[in-house]
Amino acid sequence: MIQKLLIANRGEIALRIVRACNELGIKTLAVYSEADEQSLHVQLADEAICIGLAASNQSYLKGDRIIAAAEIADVDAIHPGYGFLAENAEFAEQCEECQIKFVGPSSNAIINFGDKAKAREMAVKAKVPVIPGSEGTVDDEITALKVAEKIGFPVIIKAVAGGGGKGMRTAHNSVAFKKEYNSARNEAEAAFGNGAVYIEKFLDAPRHIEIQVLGDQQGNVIHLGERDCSVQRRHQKVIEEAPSPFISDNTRKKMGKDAVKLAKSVNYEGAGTVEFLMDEEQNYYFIEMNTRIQVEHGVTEEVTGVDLVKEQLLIASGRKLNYEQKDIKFLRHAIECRVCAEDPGRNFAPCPGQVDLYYAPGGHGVRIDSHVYGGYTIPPYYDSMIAKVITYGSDRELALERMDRALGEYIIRGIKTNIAFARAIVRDPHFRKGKATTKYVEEFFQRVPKDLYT
Ligand code: MV4
Repeated sequence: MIQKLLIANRGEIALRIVRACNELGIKTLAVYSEADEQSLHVQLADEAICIGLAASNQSYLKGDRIIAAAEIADVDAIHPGYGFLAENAEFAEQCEECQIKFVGPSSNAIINFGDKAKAREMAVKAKVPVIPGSEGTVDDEITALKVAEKIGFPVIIKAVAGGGGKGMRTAHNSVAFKKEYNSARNEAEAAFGNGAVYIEKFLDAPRHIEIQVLGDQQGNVIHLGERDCSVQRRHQKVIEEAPSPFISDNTRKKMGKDAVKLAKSVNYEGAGTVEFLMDEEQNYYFIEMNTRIQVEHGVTEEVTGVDLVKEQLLIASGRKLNYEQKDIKFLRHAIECRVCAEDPGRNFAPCPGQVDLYYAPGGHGVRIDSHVYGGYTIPPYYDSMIAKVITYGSDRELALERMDRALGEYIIRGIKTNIAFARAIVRDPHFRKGKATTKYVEEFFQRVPKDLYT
């Protein structure tokens, strides 16, 4: 069993990992930047080491300093959380070389799924449905155009190193295609130092539905159902929920089986998420696999009762999975709103600063994952997400009522937040009907007056 763990992260996820360790009797080492001295994860961990200046690339992204801290404090494992080094194969490999267990899959799995064209090929090999598209990358304009014409317009051009919509372009005809193909390549080269792209048929208003999986070192893999993450603004998730209000039990079963099939085919270890896009007829297609614990993992925890972070730590310790597939029951409905320090009135610009007064909601069916407290100053150097509100209940309606109630209770003074925006969505009849696709937020802005959410 892991005795002592380094948490290579900050904010609410660092706190989340400390909590799992405290329940498992694992000692914790926090690492922090100069901007995070007052952070709750630093206070609550057993030990803490400062690893550098405020900027992420001087601290939380410095793999060598984190490994040095691990060696000084004699930890046996590192949990990367999400973001920062969580999907950095080189870091995972360095951990492996230093005989420090990286809590996550092998560096090989991170590399293979990090390349979206390779990920697609792995899905094809595992007989998991993918969107009609190119076989691997398309490296010159003439071939690319031929491939696009064969697929049929509209098509989408995607960077193999992509993420967050960068290096992604759609084209509706061959004239537009040349321009978009080159834009995608150039943008990908600038953003990732890798201009390679692949092509898929463009789905117009898909839903984003992802399946949570867990795999152990013995080769057992289970899934924990889906999360519907269709409500996104500029590739940032705003609301996530489970079960998806859109899919049938039959679809759920098939998607779960396919996600497990893919994970098993690569001997996947740890927590992972298999992302799918879904059309109106509930046809679904693999797009990516995330090889980390995700922000929205708490939704699945409240639906199934499984503590995913504890399971990660048990798996990393070499334990066989605590659950078989038949043990996983979808007991409740859960929904999550991400609370961000940002100003909806100014195009959601980040709004760091001191929180003068803080009162978090509570009561029946409400879980708050946050590192914020009254008097805390949100530093400007990192992601603007400061809390996750998760509500749950026997059905969707109750979970939504609780979310509306909880968001109404939240008091955060001193900084601007997106709470009113999230609440306006939760109260929106279109969202309530369970009709949201990935186009929902754009359409919300067209339809809903600004003063309802600013
Ligand atoms: C697509 C798509 C339509 N057709 N692929 C966006 C980020 C990346 N993870 C995949 N993305 C998309 N891929 C095909 N073939 C539409 C999107 C997309 C999207 C996907 C999930 C959630 C929100 C989105 C918003 C815009 C576009």
